Amino acid sequence: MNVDSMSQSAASRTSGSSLPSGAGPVITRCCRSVKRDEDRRRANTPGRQRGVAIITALLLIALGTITMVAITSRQQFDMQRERNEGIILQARAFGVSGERFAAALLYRDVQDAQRENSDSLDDDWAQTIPPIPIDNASIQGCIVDMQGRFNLNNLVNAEGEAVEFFTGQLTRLLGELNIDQAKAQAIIDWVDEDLNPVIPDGAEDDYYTGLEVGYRAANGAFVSVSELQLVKGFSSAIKEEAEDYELLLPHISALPTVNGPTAVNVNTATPEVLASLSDEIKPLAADLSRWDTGAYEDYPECEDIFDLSADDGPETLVAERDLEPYESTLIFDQEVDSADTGENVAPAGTYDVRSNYFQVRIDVDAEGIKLSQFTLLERNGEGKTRVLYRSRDTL
Ligand SMILES: [Ca+2]
Ligand SMILES: [Ca+2]
Repeated sequence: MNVDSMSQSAASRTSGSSLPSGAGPVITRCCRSVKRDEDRRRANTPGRQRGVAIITALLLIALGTITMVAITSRQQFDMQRERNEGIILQARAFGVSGERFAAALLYRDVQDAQRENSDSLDDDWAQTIPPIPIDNASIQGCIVDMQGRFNLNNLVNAEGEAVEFFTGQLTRLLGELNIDQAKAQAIIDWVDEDLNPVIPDGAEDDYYTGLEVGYRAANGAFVSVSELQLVKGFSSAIKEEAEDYELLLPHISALPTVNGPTAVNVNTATPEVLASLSDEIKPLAADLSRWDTGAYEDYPECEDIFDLSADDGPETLVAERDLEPYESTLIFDQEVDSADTGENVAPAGTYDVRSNYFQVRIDVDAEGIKLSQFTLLERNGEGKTRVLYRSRDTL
């Protein structure tokens, strides 16, 4: 390198600011960098930092508050739920206590021989008890003789075949209640073992599986009378059919028939059920009946089940009737048969003056939570009872 070129190179290094090209971007980068530094400095000023700290603190407080409210709400919800569960458990315990009280009444009824060999609405178990306050709850109940009704399970024998007398009795009962008598056929098919529908109005699996929500016929005993709502002609979804169900409900039961068909207790039978026993009894049923429509008048919840005013059954002339319970079937026969021939007025065993099956209804009101319990009790000859069926809030 010669001296001239060395001096040129030195000149170009020392006079950089006056160079026209390449100098702009250098300046811009430099300024941006300075601006960032200034921004940082500004951001790091004590006032700015305080602002950010306050916002962060506020956010944390808000988050904390939301979390606390959520926890507290959850705790309150859990506590209320636990409290409700406690009340429900207590109500159920009261329900079972009421059931045992009913069993004791039914036991005493036999042991104290107060009933003179018969069961009637004159007995202690049939009396209404006023609501009993216990702690923060009140408990009330009633006992109803299920043999005052037509037992749907009598319709078939041990082989699952329809029994002529009882199918006839059901048909007569429907007639007494002004319900289409043809509906008896579907009820028979529901309990009979075979799959052949009774002609023309019966219904077996072919009918039920063809419904929008299909199911099959029980082809066995009714577990509860409410099962009738599954039977053709008594659907709860169709207003007229639901009305027929409600109309029939106070006159029917679903009792076990392991020891043969159950008898109707003529002391507690509704006039319609009495009339269904035979054509001979039918015209006299209203006067023969010992059913007292006011039996549960102090207890509307129980009276509701037995609201017989809705049907067009025979009118009873209470003032002119002798309401003394029948102490034997013989006395009942004599009442029916004025000629006193001593002949049975209905097949032997289809009626009686005693009962073994009772439904206990217990209502508990515990701090606004209401519970209704239905228990079917079977009582043996010594008066001891056992629970056959228990349901809550519905039959
Ligand atoms: Ca059938
Ligand atoms: Ca059948």
